[in-house]
Amino acid sequence: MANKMLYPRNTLTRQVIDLSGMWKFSFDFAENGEENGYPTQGLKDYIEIPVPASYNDFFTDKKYKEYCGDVWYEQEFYADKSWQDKDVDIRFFAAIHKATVWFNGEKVAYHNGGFTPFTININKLLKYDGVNKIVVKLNNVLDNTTLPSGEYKVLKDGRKISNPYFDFFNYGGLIRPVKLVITPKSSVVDVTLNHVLTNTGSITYYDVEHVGQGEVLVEVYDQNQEKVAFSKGAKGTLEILNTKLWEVRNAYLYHFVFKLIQGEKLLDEYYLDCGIRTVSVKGNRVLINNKPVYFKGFGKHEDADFTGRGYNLACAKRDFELMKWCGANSFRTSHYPYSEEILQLAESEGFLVIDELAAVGMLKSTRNAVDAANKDLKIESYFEQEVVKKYTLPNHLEALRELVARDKNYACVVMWSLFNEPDAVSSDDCIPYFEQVFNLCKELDIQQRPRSFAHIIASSPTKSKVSYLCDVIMLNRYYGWYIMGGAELDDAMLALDAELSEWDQKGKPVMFTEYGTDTYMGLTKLPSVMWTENYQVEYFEKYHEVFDKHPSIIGEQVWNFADFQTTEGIIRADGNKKGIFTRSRQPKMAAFELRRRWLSLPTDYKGDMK
Ligand code: BDP
Repeated sequence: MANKMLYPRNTLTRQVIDLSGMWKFSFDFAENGEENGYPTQGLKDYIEIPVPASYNDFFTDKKYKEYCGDVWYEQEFYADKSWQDKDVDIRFFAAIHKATVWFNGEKVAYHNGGFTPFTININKLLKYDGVNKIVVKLNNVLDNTTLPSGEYKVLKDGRKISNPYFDFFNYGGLIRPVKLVITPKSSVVDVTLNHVLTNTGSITYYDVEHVGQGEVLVEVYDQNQEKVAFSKGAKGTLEILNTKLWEVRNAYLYHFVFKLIQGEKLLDEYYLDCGIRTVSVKGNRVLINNKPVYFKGFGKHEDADFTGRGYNLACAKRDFELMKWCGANSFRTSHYPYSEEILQLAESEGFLVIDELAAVGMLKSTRNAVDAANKDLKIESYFEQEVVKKYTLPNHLEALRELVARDKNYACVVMWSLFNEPDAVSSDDCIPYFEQVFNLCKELDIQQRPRSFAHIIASSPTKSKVSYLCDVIMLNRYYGWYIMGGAELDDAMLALDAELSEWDQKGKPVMFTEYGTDTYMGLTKLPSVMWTENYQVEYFEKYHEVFDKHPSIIGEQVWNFADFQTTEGIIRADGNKKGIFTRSRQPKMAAFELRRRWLSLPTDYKGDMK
């Protein structure tokens, strides 16, 4: 069965082989890898580089860092004879942005969309008497149909460079692991869970999809390894008494085991460690387990030295420790779906995650950040373009299907962000586009998580054409930075206050998904000026005073958790410096201020404010 989304796990019946390590690699400046026979004969003139990682930051020559076009990867492995009566899949956890895969010389897959996994069944092509070869062509070129969106420029020497409509570096590569997944012919291929709370505990509705023979058996274990629920059949319910709910920063995970059995024989076994919780919106509050929550945390990036956007579990661990130290309880996966392992950390640490699609740059501007701050934005409409209606929308819907399929069971995922800063003002053509995305999300997500998109400042309460679709309003605001910065900070706060009073009238929960200032670590000045550490602190103090007055504000996620790499330019000093931490994850002054505030705010802060 194609495209199994289940996170691969070793169990009694399953085997996972990680192909991480050095892979053969080559840039294809001439775009003739296919003519040169790479798919069938393998790479010529290759070097070796690590997978998973972005390739951009390994090299000392700029033409490699900025490379825009096709790159090739190759890896080999030997198959074990015991796999002959199994299903063998290759799972790519993420490949930027378009991938074509050949296996033993045959083209076996094409995948468009860099941040969600895809799986290829290779049973029929596997060799047991010699080496097996995977060849991958990746393409990182941006256009108006890709998620994320952008364009490219051609330099005089013929080289292409990326011109993103977004403010992060367009890192490429096999950025997440590639694994072989060996499963029995009769196996579980998908699992969907939904939970309701009862007077005595909880009921979990489950749906198990499987292929081949066997009867489905589901068991649930608590953290003392006690069996607390059990059911037979592909669909059913699991009643748990005195359920220990997954709570914010106090996660309890149950161990769900899904078995396929035939008589006494175990055909397959899969498991999920996941929390039981509900999420809903009531009036202007978001409720977890029927209790109001206040989001404290960050917009982030998967971004680090050397590995670029590559999977970096050590960095992710450090990030969670720092977020906990700050008293944060949430983050947004700005601006693309993050590694599954990061969601697993969030699941066990009790973090609230706003899960975002790579629908960023849907505002035709290569000065995204500056334009985003322009209240009277007049730009060429993004959604009026024929190419967007014809190609971008289907790509967007497919990315959404893949995201929900991948992340639907995580308790930590409590909201979907379907766009970041789209042009939702300049044409009515955005309306049918947005409606299709929002409707599909509702249809796909059995847990009916709230849906939203991050609004740029031009998407004001009066101008935004599609905010009515949002269950929660998410705001990215830069009063006091891109507009009315420095000496005008007090006026900036009046403008912020006035806008929030308008949002209060909508009766919906409103949350800040971005606000912040570029801050150069080590720069301080009295009185403050923009770019200093103490200006960043003052800015946050003033924003928070305003937030505290407004009943509809249910959360604050500052921009950004850490400094991160962007395309170079006159407003970026070696990347975006809005981090509370540096790129090497050391605190700026503002980190201490956030810690002071967030440790003092209870999880249900403002819960009783009307
Ligand atoms: C917003 C974008 C974000 C940028 C940020 C900024 O959503 O990606 O990094 O502004 O300018 O427009 O720092």
